Amino acid sequence: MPRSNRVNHAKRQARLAAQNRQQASPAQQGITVQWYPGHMAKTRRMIAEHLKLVDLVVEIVDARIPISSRNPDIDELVGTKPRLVILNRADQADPAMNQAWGSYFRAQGFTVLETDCRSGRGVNQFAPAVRRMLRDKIEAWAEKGQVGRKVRAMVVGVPNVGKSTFINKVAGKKSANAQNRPGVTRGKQWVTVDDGLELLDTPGILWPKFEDPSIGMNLAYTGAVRDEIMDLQELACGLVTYLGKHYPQALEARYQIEVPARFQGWELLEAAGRRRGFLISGGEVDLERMSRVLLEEYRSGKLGRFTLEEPEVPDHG
Ligand SMILES: Nc1nc2c(ncn2[C@@H]2O[C@H](COP(=O)(O)OP(=O)(O)OP(=O)(O)O)[C@@H](O)[C@H]2O)c(=O)[nH]1
Ligand SMILES: [Mg+2]
Repeated sequence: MPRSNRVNHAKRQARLAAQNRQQASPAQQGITVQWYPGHMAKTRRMIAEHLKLVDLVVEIVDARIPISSRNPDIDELVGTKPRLVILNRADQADPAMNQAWGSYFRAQGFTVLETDCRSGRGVNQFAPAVRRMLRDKIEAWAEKGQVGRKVRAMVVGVPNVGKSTFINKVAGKKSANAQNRPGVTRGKQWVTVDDGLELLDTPGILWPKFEDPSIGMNLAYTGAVRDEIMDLQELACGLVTYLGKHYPQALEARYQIEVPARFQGWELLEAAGRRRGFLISGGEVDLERMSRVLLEEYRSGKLGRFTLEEPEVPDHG
């Protein structure tokens, strides 16, 4: 960026920050980011209390961020209940990486399914997988004369990962409210799939503190935390940096820009914004607008299919 533009940029940033401060709610103004509203603590307690009622836990993770979208306390929370890991939003993630992540979780002893709940791909494997996992239990019920006893499963995951949509797809009806923003489901809801299966929908939960700030960023890129509590330009810069490193051709194709070997995130945003003609007074690029557009195009899949985390390669050293 030429010096004059850099100065303007800094001034504009300060102006925007001041504007944001004026518009922000008291909670937003403080340092404490509201990842963890009170209802999430309540949901955690509800999950713990309802575990004894279910035969299985369905952990839905976002195939684009299979580690960041997993609650680090999930093992403690779920204990020894059989667990089925669902890599949902598979349609939005890199197909090769879906395979890699499936193998990763299978190697840890989980049963894994890959689903796209928008089209329904993979969903019909769910009921057979559940019955396979619980075969011994179902046989024991039959021996005790409890023929026709329903399998009950609890569906858990971070906000907006697709829990309610998944339940609706499995049930083949719109029982649970599902919308494209985090925090839609506010209480528990049992949904009857058929004579043999009942699913418990739960509100999305996060955890009070992220060990690694990149987890918070990943959850924000994918829409698991509300945008209102995030700095859009910071988010877009982080996302475009990852995409520029791992999927440069996708940015080049969509925004008609060049992605050099070394770059700063805001340089790519600025180039893309200029191409789109997002200018403000003085010919500067409207980075806020370009940031919003980038996030929208990423989330809606217009940019392509990307996975933002890679499984660790086992160390054979
Ligand atoms: N592309 C794509 N979109 C999906 C998929 N699954 C769910 N969605 C969309 O994601 C959005 C959120 O879905 P919900 O089912 O409400 O998510 P949730 O996990 O129940 O969210 P909370 O109740 O807020 O925790 C909706 O717009 C769904 O259409 C998927 O596999 N692929
Ligand atoms: Mg929901």
